[in-house]
Amino acid sequence: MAWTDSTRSAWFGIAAAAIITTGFAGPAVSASLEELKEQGFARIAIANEPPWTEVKADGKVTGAAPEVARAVMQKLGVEEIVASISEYGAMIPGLQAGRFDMVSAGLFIKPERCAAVIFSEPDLCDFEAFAVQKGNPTGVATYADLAASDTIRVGAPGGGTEERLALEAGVPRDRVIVVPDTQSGVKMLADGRIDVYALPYLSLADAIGKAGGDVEIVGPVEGTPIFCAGTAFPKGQEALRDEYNKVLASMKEDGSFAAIIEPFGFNAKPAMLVTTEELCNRKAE
Ligand code: 6CS
Repeated sequence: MAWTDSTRSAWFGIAAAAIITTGFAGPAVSASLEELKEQGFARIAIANEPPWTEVKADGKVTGAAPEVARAVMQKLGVEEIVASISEYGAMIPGLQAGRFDMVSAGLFIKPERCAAVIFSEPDLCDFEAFAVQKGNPTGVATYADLAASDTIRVGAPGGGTEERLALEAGVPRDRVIVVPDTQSGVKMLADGRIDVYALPYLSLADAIGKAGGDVEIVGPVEGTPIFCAGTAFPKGQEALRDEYNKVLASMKEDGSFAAIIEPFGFNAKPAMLVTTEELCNRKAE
C-alpha cells in the first residue's frame, strides 16, 4: 500500500494545519541537559507493558521506548537512564512535579496531553485492539459496541487511552475496570472477570503470546486512529527536547532508530510520516 497523502490522513485522521494553543502554568523544578549530564542519568517513567516498556527479572529496563531514550541520551552525553514504573494517569503529574525528567513509556501524543507537557517527535506507533474470549462471544468490534451493551466489562490501564475511549463512548464507569498490568489483564479475561481487554495491538500480542489461553485479538478497533507515542518532557525544557529531537532525527535518517525498535515488533515508517505538531492538533475521530 503506497503512503500517499490520502493514506496518511486516513491512517492518522489529521486535519491539515490546524493549530490549538492552550495556556498552562510552568512546571515545577526540572533538569536541563547540562544538569542531566552532570548527574550522569535521566529519571524516566515507564509502564511495564511489553514490548513498549519492560523490566526484566534481573531488573534490566528495556522495551522499545526506553531503548530509544537510552540511545538518544547516550549520544547527548547522559550515560544512564533510571526508570520507575508508573500508571499512565500518573506520568504527566509526575513529570510536572519533577519526579521524573522524562516519560519514555509509549505515552501517546494527544492534544490534551500536549496542553500539559512537551513531546519529542514520534517514535512508536500502533493501532488499538481488543482481546476477547475465543470466538468473540460478545461480537464486539468497536467502543460503541461496548457502550451499547448492558453487561460487557472492559479492562484498560488506569489513565490510559483505552480507558478514556471507553468512557467517552459512554461505557459506564463501573464497567470500565482498571487493569494494573498486562499479565493481570489476560488472567482477568481468562477468568471471566472482564469480557474485553483493551490495549494497543502489540501489547496484547505480547501478553497473549506469553500467557496463551482461549483468547483472541480483534483489531484494528474500528473508529480509532493509529496512535503514536513520543518521549515527554516538562514544559520549560524545550531546549532539552530540541536536542533530543535532533539526535532522534539523525537516528531515523541513518537507520539506527529502526534497528532498535523493529526487533520489538514496531514498524519505523509510521513514526516518520507524522509530526508531533500534527498529533497535538489532531481532531477526535
Ligand atoms: O499512552 C497511552 O495512553 C497508551 N499507551 C500505551 C503504550 N499503552 C496503553 C496506554 O493507554
